[in-house]
Amino acid sequence: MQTIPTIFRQDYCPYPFKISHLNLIFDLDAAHTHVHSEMLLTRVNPGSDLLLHADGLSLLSIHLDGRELSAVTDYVLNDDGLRVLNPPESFTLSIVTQTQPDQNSTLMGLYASNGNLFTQCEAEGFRKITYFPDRPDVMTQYTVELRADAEQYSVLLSNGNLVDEGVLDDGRHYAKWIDPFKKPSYLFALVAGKLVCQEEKFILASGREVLLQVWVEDGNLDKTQHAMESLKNSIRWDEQRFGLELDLDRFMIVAVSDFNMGAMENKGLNIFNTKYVLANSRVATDIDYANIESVVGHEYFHNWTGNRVTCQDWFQLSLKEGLTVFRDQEFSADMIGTDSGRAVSRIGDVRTLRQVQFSEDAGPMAHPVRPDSYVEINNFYTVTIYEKGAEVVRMYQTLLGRDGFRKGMDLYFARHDGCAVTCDDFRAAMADANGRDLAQFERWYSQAGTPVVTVKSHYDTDLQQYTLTLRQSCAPTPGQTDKSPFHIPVTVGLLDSNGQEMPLYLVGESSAQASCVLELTDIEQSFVFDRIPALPTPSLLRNFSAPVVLEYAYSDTELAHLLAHDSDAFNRWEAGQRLATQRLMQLIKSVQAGEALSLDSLYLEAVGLVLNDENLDPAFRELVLTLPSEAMLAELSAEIDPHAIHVAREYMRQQISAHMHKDFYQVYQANQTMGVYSPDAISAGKRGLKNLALAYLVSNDADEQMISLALTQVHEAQNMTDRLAALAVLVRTGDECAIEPLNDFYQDFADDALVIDKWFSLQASSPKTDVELVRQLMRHPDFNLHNPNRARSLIFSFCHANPVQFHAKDGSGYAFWAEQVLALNAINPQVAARLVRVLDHWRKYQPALQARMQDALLTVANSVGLSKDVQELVVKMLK
Ligand code: 0A1
Ligand code: ZN
Repeated sequence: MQTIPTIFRQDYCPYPFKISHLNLIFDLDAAHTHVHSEMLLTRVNPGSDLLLHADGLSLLSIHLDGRELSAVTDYVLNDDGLRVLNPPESFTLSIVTQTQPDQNSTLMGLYASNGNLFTQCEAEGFRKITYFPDRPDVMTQYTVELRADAEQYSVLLSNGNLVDEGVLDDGRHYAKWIDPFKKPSYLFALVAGKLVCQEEKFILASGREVLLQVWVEDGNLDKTQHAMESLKNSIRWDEQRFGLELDLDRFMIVAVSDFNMGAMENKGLNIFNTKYVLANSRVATDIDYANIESVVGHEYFHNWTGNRVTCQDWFQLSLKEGLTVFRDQEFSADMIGTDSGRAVSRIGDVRTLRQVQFSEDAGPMAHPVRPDSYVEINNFYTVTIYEKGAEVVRMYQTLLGRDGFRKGMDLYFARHDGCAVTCDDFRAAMADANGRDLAQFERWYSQAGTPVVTVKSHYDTDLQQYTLTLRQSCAPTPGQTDKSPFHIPVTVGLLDSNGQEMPLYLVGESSAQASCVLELTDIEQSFVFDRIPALPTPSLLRNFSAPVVLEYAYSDTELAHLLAHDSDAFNRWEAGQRLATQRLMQLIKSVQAGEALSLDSLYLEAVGLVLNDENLDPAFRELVLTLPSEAMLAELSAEIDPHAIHVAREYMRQQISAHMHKDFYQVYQANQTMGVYSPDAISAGKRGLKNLALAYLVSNDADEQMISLALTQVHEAQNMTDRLAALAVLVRTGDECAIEPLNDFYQDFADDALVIDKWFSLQASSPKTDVELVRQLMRHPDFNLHNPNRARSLIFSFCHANPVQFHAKDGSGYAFWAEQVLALNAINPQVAARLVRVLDHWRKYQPALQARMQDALLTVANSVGLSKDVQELVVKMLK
């Protein structure tokens, strides 16, 4: 293995030159594109040479103030850049380069997809297009001219405003775009191809009219309406909640089928994975609709949090990502509107955080929200940067209140609009706008790991006082052995024996609250409540007020009480999960010991009440009845036994199903949605609950009647949500009953790539699908490793979402993993690196599995030609 340099946050140096203007001309062609760049540079910091980044470029010519530079005396060219020796104080540099988009399988820089051309520049893709200081703190005004064949590339788009277009002498056509805002290179974008759009004029709060467009391949215009609605809702929401207005005359979304991630916030020209744009009721599920709304929101919100104010360096990535995820989460919650809808949305966010981020934070890739070093920045687009980063932002709001948070945001923009700044700048704006000292809060950015907060309670009958004692700790993470205490907001309430909120009088305070935020800043602190007439049940960490593990020795009856009565819907759900988790962990032990399994009635009765409570939101009932996933149980296990986890969870599912068969059947019938499909939260919630009921009904697989219920649903479904849910239930049985509906499904949607992804994914994630079947599916003519969505739908679904087969005892799943990592490494290192992370936790598995995982990891580590992306990860994992 060759050694690859590590980049350190402490080494940050401002760039010595200012680039006031960048003029780009593209002669576009899939085989050979020529890029003419002209930049105006002025030295602003001492230094000598001018360094420009490059990655795989061919230099055709370079001129300084009109004079051709000599490779002997004027510049040095190497693999990762160009050094111009001793340039003057102020000058114009003109460079012509060549790239080959149709040879670019990395999907970074300029690349081809279905005959059209797209760019992806974040984080370091611009250097694959032209020589430039490809770092976020170099902000420039861009003028872009695109020239191309008028038929093949009829649509030519770039950032900002279209200022000119026409026909060239050689018959090609051109379009000229000017982006009035200076921006870093990672926000540059162009699109050229045969595309069509849905467009609408839209009036902003200020009365200004803007043009909104959603561009797609021909044939997809019947799937753009929801993205357009989501965009309009996002614009309105940012005006209302944060007073932030769209600053351009035109805002474009373009869908592309080959894309490494979800979407990209390029200024005025957002480029999206088709998965997060295209939807109609025939092809998209309720979850797809919700994801589209949140991703459209996310990219739109970046226009202020990321684009207007950007990051000084990539160590500050969470400055824009954590904040923007927080904003998109709040947007999605507000779009549902009701309190219980907000809770449902919060529960979904917390589930991902716990299942994926908590485990990242406990493994070899644990890193702080603001990392101190990296090898490959693409490996740092993580759940820690995004989701934990969003929790960190949410804690400001919990500590300062909504109004205080808004004041902080206003000050942040007043101070930093047009600048590239740091996480410290954001924290300072929050603190200064509210007159608060948030110095200790910095540790959320600098220390990795999930804090554990252990709570003890004491009730003094004589004094009528209730004391909560909170103690925090945080386990060591790579490179960080000792942690200092965090500043943790813990929102609490107290319930009386009737389930009513007790008024809270913290000692020394005269006014009462229903819920209050305890600020834990020391290792241990006690909080005393006065005027508590009887022993309460504490509702702790309401709405999940901090990204911590909360430990409290709840009794089963206390949990059942909270599940039945807590006014904080998040904690109602949480109580149900605690009850389920305790039982599942016990069942796992029993499976391992070969003991008989059993499930007590307290749990069944407690969740039964929720299932049958028609006053509760169906979406909430669905969440309460959903058991913690196998991945969550793995995360909670000291030593992971995927097979015992699977058996235990299946047993519990079957018991629930058997005991509540009638209730599920009734719920199934009562929650049918009729009429025209609508993706709104109420209808989606009903479908979710109904389909959960169906899954339980079919989990006793011998039941022919229930199988025919699912078959009928497959045949009669009026939307993709219902069709896919019923099909999934059939596939999970592993029976012949799934064969025909699967084939029909394929036939019905053979020309819709996103639906065929679902077809692959459904099979790959079924516990009945073994690695041989996955290999067989890879030989299907529709399988294509070059398309990330397709690779994810089959390979990632198997490795991530089918633990019991992936962790087959003979290690066949791991051998498959190694093969696919290596195959992808040669095509698309970013996607390969994502797959590597499946084995993050190999050291937590049972010894026999561990040994086989290690073999697979070593196979990858010892291969030649590893990308930086894959190498960084396997090195860290094997350390
Ligand atoms: N900034 C984008 C995420 C993103 C990052 C890298 C990419 O390269 C392939 C693409 C997208 C976001 O947060 O949405
Ligand atoms: Zn983002």
